Amino acid sequence: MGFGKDFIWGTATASYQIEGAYNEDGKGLNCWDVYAGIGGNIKFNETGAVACDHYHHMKEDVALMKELGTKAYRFSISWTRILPDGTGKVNEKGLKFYSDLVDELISNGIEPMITLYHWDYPIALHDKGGWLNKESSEWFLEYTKVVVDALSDRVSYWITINEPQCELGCGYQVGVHAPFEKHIPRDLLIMGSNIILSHGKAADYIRKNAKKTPKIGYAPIGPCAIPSDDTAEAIEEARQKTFAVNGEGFPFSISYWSDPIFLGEYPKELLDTFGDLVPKFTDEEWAVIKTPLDFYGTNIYYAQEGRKEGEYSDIYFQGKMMTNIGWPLTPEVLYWAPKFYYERYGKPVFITENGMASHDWVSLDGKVHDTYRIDYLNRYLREYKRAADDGVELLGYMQWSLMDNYEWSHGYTQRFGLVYVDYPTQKRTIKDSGYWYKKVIETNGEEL
Ligand code: GCO
Repeated sequence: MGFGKDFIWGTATASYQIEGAYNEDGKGLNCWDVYAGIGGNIKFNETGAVACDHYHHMKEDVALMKELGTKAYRFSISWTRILPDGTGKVNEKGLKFYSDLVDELISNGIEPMITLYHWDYPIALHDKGGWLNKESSEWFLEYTKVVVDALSDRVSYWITINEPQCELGCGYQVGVHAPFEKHIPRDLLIMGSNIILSHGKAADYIRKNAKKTPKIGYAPIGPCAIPSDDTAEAIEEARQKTFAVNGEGFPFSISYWSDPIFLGEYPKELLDTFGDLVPKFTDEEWAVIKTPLDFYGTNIYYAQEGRKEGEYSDIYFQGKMMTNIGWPLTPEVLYWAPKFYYERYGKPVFITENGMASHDWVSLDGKVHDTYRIDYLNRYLREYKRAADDGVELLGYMQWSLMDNYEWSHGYTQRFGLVYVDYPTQKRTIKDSGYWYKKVIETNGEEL
């Protein structure tokens, strides 16, 4: 059976990780602009101030996508490029950049897929309390309106929020992402409910107002577990671990973020743990939160076992296959997670990110021989295809990432791209994996 004939092959990026031009053409500052370079939180205190300078290399980068034969491109919009203060005055130059990008994609036969929010929160709104502020979902709606009104005549695919787990968990619980804060569960539950409501208001607005019939999703990540063997008990145990709330670890869970949206309720385990600390939504709020989505978008890199990284386990024992960033190779996760999500949430699955960091460089022959990435993608895509063979509806696969970029707290030390970026010169070189991916796309994955 394999992948369907309309299966969407693409690549993904995010605004702060590639754009640079952090203060050009009227762009306002976001939390990463302000906090990344100070405080020693980021490897070598590096920032995305220049990154891949995509803001000035946009056409060249779209040409690379075309060369790779990709059919779609998932990118995120920098909120403060559009609304420098988060709300209020619109920056037309910022809007034009994305409008031009959309036109450039379409004229090269590449479907644009917009992520509204990939972690670059406006500093002006952060100073008003950010996600803790009751108004925050209205701010998000205001921003969504500007983008949707300007681009939905040409864009069909919309993703509201990328990895709410990392937004809340990394940014406000463990403090490893900007703004590097550590809050108690009460506050985290308030922020989380405002994020969920922001998603809902955005999805509702897109559904009712987009000019082209929209396909709307969301891109959570989460602790996908894989069964230790193929017995029914092991499969059930993996399913339960995958959807467990895990007490105070709730910001990193799947069900906390997905059950309200796809099932219309908070997970029971969350309510049992936190009782009245969980903010209540009104009926009107539940109605927008439950806005039906078209797919279950998700970023998947590796399976977890609910144990800490580095601890002994089947997945993390010393010497196990690992990528440069220290994540284990667990290709079966691309079989099991889509299957579990499909069963629980009943939506077609769209892998909105998957890929690996490796230690690439340009060889003496001028090429980048990243055989490890080819092997990684081959292993993962075979498993994803197995899910299709087993009847899981799959819409597409967005490889992370089009090009090497700023990897958050790791600065520039991790290269995830199909295209190598020499940062000092901004020269791009398609890696061997890029040419390999091109063949996979041409054959719709038949030869995997
Ligand atoms: C993520 C991200 C990307 C990362 C990628 C590799 O959502 O974590 O969406 O921004 O760069 O996942 O870590």
